[in-house]
Amino acid sequence: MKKAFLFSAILVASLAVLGQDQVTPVGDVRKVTFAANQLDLTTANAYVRIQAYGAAIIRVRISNRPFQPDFSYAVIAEAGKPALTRNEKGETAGEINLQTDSIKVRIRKAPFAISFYTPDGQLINQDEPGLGTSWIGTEVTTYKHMQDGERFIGLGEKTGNLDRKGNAYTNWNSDVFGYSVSQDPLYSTIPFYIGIHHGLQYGIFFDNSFQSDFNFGASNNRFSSFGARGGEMNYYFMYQPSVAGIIRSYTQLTGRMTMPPLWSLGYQQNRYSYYPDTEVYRIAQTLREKKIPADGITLDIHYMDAYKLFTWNKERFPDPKGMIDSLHRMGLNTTLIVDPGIKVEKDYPAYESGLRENIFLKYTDGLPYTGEVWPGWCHFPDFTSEKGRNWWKGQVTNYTNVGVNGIWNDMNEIATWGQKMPGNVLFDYDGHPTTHLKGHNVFGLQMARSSYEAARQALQKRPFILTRAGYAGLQRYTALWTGDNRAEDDHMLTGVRLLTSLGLSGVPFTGMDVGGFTGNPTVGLYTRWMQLGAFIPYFRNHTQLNTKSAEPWSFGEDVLATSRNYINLRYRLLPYLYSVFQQATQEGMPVVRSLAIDYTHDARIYNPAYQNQFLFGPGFLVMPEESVQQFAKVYLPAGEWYDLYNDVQEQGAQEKLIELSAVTLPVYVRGGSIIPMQSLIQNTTEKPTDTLTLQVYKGSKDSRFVYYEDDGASYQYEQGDYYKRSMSFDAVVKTITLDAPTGNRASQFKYIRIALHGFAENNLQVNGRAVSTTDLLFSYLNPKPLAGEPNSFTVKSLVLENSADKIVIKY
Ligand code: NBV
Repeated sequence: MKKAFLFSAILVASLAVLGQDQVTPVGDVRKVTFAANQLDLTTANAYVRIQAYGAAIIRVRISNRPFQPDFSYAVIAEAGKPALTRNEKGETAGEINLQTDSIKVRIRKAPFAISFYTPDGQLINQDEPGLGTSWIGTEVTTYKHMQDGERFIGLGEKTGNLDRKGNAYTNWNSDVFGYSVSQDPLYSTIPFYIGIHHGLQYGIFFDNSFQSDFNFGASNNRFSSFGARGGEMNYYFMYQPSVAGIIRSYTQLTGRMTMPPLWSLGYQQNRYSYYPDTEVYRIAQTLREKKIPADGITLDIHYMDAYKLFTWNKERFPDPKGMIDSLHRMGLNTTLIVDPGIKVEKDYPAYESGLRENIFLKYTDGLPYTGEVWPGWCHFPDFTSEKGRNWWKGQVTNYTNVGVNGIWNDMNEIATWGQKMPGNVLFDYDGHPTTHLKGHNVFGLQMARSSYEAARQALQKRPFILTRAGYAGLQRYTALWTGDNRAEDDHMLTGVRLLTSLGLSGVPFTGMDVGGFTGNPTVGLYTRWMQLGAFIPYFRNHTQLNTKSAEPWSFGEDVLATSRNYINLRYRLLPYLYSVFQQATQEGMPVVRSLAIDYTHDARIYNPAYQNQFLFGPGFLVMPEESVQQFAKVYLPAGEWYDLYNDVQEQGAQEKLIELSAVTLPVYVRGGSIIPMQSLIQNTTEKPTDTLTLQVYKGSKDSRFVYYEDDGASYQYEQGDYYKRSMSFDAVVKTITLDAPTGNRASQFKYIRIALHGFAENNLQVNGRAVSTTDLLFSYLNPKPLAGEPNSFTVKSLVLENSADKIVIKY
């Protein structure tokens, strides 16, 4: 036994050193061990290990040398129950059969190949029979048979169509100023995609932080593949009966976001850069004077002294704490940009302490790596070491001490002038020492994590963390925005697809620079983008150095009015949005939802003409269209839809030509929706009135919405300090039900107004008592609608006391 092991180890080791001139496959299975719910194989050229991470997740590890200690920055779940079992009785000589409650796995032994089936035997995914998994030098790739009609979605921040079939992508976090709409790679890496065919859907997460490549049938009609320049073949296969289920499994593996601070869901005003402090005050005051609700201002790199991190330019900002406190009194939170480069300069405290504490990345000979970026020549903390992260935590208190509660992590790809960090820079990788080649793609994730942990600990409440670079699992610590986009129509639409793809890839808190970072938007584009911003999870306006002013008042009165209408709408929708975020913390469901989540097998949603449409939470169908068009073709998927602006009902499964207008963004509400809204506030420290309005839309199918409140700032909700109420619409028994609330908190609303959309019924009962309705003049665009005004209409409504009992409204 021992001898055989030794023999295969020698064989594997010798094959592993073979050069780039040959393709080395996994080869035939030589030894099979199934123990402790884990299958281990030794093949001619490799080791294979198969485990389950719950019934819906199978992990496949393949290495051409004995397995190294298992370590991942992305995965937080553990292998375990319900376990993988082996069905030896059902096996033929050439096969091994494994299963969980949800997936059947078949392994062919000669040569090794793996396939996955549903419990009732439908093929979900299989290795391409002749290719399987192989190495060229250190590069490892798995080839999967391309199924008839197969589509591919997700893969994080990737340009291109919703359906990625026919395209290939690389993951290598890159600083891509003013990127093109087909550029790849961009800033972050999420090696997770969802495959769709024959009414089935599965997910594959390839957890390998080396530069990786995905091919979804680009330049070939035979396979889809994924591979990396080094490391193990290490992937998680997921099968669920819905795309939402796959996202749930993926976020069970890689984690979910925690509740964001409520203020971070408000409108945020940015530019590169607002300075000095008087300019910051001017912006803050103008927001308030012009009644533009807002919750945040962001300071870009000019707040620093010569771009040196953890310093202030004393001339521009003589009293940072005083300024931040005044902004707070105006209901505005301050977010600061941070870059990873620490200037090499004698007596600069961050540099000196970084050297002293030995936390900078180094070359193989022990000299710190020096790269050039904003401040000049810099060293970079190793965020993949605990020591580095702890050092950062100490430094970040320089900011939290003066009241900063948002940290914006920029340039963390790592970006340096020249964009070519050498491969022989070493990373600790938390006790698994490696080179830049493996450390690169996780650097941004670990920087964002350090900022999150630092600010959470220092503030003792929820910080807002934003990052540009990242790796799978980033949602546990941070929001992400899509970097330096351009003020162009196709960029706005590409941005939407970046966000929906990120949402499919486990990241719910995302944004793009509204208005465009480089260049100057036209009046039409700016207006359209601000309208869209109301439906983007992180709603910030940002623009580049030396562009024209891009605050909402910079384009004339009409644009100001339209922008304000949509920012107002955003604030009135906060109870809805906050609840949708809470769902993201529970199930990983994104806020901006590709139609591929709910209408996976409807071919029309993949049509490039409709691929930018998305759902904002479960209820709103948003149709982003270029600002230059006068008409647009839109697609309403199956079901009932209501025009947001006039309540007119449309039947779904229908393509429609609509006329566009400068003052409205086309949006429909899905039949069956329950949309909680509040009165208009100017920032989230202001209390809304005591009535929560539920917009209830009649539909032909049952639906459910979980309404959620907490203090919006602390982590007390983890101890039960929340108010949660499940609300449902039942189309068959004709009821709207508000279950009794759960959690230890009282609602901030004394009354609930039910606004009924599409209900013709006149006789309503509340908990068995007949009630009558009154007419309510309503508009999504005007908090104080006027009769006869466009975009307002009348609905029936009734007001109830927000009691702690179950409330059943029969219609
Ligand atoms: O810090 C300046 C900018 C920032 O405004 C932008 O949002 C980042 O994506 N930053 C990049 C540095 C480079 C700008 C050319």
